[in-house]
Amino acid sequence: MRLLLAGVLAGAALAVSPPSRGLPPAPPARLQVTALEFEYRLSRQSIVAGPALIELVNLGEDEHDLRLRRVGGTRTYALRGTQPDERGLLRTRLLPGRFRLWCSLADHASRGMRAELRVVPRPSTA
Ligand SMILES: [Cu+2]
Repeated sequence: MRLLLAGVLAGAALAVSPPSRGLPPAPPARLQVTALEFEYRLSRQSIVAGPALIELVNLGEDEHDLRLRRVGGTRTYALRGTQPDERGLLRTRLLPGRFRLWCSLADHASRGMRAELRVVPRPSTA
């Protein structure tokens, strides 16, 4: 009876585990950027490289957006403009490095809406 039960449990465990094909996908790193007049507040100063979820939360009174570019890189990641009390979400993948963040609307960047984010290599699981 005990053996039978163990067999049933083992079967159930097999049934629910996904097929193993190497390492499971890494969960995305998360960053929240709060926009105010005229500054960004980052939920953290660094995230690990790879899949990333970046949320822009506009707690200001004006429209704000978010641009990211790796120092030395050419690609600009863009999060569309958000209205006050709106949120925007960007799903992307980031390489390790230093990223500059800025608001591209009007003169917001020069008035203080810029920040820096460090993307650090993902620790090896081996
Ligand atoms: Cu802005």
